[in-house]
Amino acid sequence: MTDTQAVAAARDLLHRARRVLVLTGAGISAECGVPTFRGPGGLWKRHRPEELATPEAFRRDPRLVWEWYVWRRELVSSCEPGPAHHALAGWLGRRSGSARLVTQNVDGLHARAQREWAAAQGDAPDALGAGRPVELHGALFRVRCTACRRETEHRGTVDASSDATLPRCSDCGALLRPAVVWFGEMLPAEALDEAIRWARAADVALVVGTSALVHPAASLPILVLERGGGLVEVNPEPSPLTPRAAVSIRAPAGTALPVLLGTGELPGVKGG
Ligand code: BV8
Ligand code: ZN
Repeated sequence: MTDTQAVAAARDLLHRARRVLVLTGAGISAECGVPTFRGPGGLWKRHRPEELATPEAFRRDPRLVWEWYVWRRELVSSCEPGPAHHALAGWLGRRSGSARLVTQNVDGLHARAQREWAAAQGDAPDALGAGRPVELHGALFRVRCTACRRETEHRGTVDASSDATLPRCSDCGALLRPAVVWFGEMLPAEALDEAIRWARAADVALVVGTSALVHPAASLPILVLERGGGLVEVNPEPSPLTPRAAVSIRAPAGTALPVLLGTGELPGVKGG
């Protein structure tokens, strides 16, 4: 299937879908300058996940783990949502409730793109309501107390130069940690329930920019397939989901999504 035919087929599948589950991974932010985990130059290349993204690592050396997250927070703060985030935000807004975005990303770029879209429609920026992205793996700019578990937004500077300067809870004084999900940790129950509810109700899954290796996130599109639903994948590389995709668009998200989800005519395909 040529690229244009693939995009036309995917557009048709999405257009006819009653409910769509959208699952995104680090690849959708790659063109915005946010490194992926497993690709060339990916985050895991310089570090091993068990060294950093586990509760044991944090207990062993909270300063090292915070140093990695401070680096990622500073990096993401200089990144903007890209064409893929904006195309998806507009499409979700126009689908008004018949599509749900579930992301594995912690960079917050989807929420920013959706706030910008809502504001451009004249809606109050918090009019996202049901459109707010489901953040399965937490958020880079939220912190949680390791003792009383109080969770708050935290965009301020974190000084990871010594254990003594690490952030502490204003309520109980215990160490704060990034409010992200590490390996071996349960995903936030409310987020996972919402994601599974949508996977069980959707007739199409649109999967963008994920290696589909991390569970339970990677199992969500399988739930859609098991009920006879269709799968559209956007990824320059194949993934374990590719063999089960009705359409696989081998392109970067920043190129594919504006065409796939935009309102314009498909170049080269009549009535696309
Ligand atoms: C849990 C921290 C229950 C947050 C992350 C064996 C089999 C199956 C599962 C397991 C197993 N052994 C252990 C498990 C469970 C484990 C797991 O899945 N391990 C895998 C690796 C085998 N899962 C867990 O531990 C989860 N919890 O199961 O709890 C439990 C609890 C207690 C006791 C028992 C059980 C927790 C998972 C969350 C882990 N946290 N990170 C952070 O700092 O970010 S994982 C990390 O990987 C990120 O969160 C990321 O979101 C996630 C997925 O990665 P991707 O987003 O897909 O990124 P990646 O780099 O891999 O791929 C990028 C893709 O983009 C590529 O395909 C590339 O081709 C593509 N791309 C590149 N450029 C573009 C592009 N696409 C489009 N456009 C482009 N321009
Ligand atoms: Zn506390």
